Amino acid sequence: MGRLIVVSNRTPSPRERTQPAGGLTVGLRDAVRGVDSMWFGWSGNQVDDVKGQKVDKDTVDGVTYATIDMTPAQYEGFYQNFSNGLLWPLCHYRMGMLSFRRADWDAYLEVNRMFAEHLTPLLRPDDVIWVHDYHLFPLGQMLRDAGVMCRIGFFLHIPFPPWSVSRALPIADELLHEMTAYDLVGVQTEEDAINLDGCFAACGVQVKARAFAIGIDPDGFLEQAETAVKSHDGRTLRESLHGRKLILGVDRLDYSKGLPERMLGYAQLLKRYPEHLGKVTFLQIAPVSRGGVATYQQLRQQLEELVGRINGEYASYEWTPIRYLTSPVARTTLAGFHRIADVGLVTPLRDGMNLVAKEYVAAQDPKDPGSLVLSHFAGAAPELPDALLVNPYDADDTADALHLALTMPLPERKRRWHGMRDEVWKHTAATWARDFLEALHALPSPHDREPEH
Ligand code: ADQ
Repeated sequence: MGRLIVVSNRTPSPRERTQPAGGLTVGLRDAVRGVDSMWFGWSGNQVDDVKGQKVDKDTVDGVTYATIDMTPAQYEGFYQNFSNGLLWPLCHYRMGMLSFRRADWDAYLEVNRMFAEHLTPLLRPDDVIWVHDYHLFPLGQMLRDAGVMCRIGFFLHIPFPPWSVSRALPIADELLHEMTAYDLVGVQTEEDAINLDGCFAACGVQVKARAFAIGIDPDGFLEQAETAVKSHDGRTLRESLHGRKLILGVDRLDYSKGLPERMLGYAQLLKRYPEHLGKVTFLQIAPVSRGGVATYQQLRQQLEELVGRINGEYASYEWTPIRYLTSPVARTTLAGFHRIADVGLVTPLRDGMNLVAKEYVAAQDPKDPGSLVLSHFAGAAPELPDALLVNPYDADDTADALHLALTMPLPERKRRWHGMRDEVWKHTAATWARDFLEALHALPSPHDREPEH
């Protein structure tokens, strides 16, 4: 049996190698642990000269982390501009935010080529390679160009839009053709698979996408939640509420998460259902993410204004409607906050999956579970029909769902939560990785294929 080679833009930081921070690292760590494996990616370091650089290797718990550096120019062109400034908005259906520059595309290809150049000499013929996410669409083709014959799978963590949207990308055709190199292409939902297949068909690419919904480690998250409610932070949060109900939002500060729309939905709750005035607190935790990209700076400013306005309009001298935090909160503490919250509010405008929704479900107390208000546009929505599903663009819809969640009788809360709980425990991070890798192994090895003429 060959090794499993995971490739992602960022590898877990040295601290995350022993203590994974998010759903993705948990899922992948489960997949790499116990098998002979290597995780290859960017170190997170920028250096002026990468010519002749050596791959840095560090082995933790049997997993070898192999990393390379990037120049500031590569970081800007490949990561900030092309990956996060172009592919991210495109895949989240935000055509108005696209700005395409040939130089960024060149940097994107250059970094993918650099990944391929440094990874290829580390590979053995029976390795299985699993490439992750939009930063690395062309990597498979570049590995093939370098003569790599191993099985190569690709998983996209974010949505994929239909051809009518994705064709706005001037190099869409080229990018989709590069994906022919993969033996298996995985996406989060059936909708994404249909969209991507439509794009492949439009460009005459002979690949089919398959859906593999990512999950979390529910047992681990529940355990953290149970411990954290009793911790100092958990107790302090509960005491600070003075018996008020808690609505909780946890996101990266990203425009795909629908944060301004969520604030407007909450404001509409206070306006249309004044019985909640002074009786509810909305805690939004949204640490700054991709702070170097201009659209993210604008979002932060917009949110600060909105939160200030809503608080100014509805606060009393002893109650603040919104508590808004942009500083990071430890993952364990967050698990406890989810358990304390009466309502989990997850309203992305578009999201590959959204693991926060699943974490909220996992953290609940079975004797008194809270309600989940979830956007139709989260990849998790089709899996969680027992959530209160909303259209995040409609503030009144969000307000109605919040009112329902805050007033829902215990038996209905329990019934809905049990449905969601079963799903979250059935499709975990571990089953996601196992299912993808089994599907990849089941395909004929490229070594056994007929050579192309
Ligand atoms: P993200 O856009 O980062 O991930 P999400 O799935 O919600 O979105 O979160 C990933 C992890 O980050 C979760 O474990 C979550 O707890 C953690 N996280 C989110 N906000 C946090 C905060 N404020 N503080 C601390 N931790 C926080 C991308 C896609 C998603 C997809 C994942 C995994 O955009 O759609 O679900 O990858 O495939």
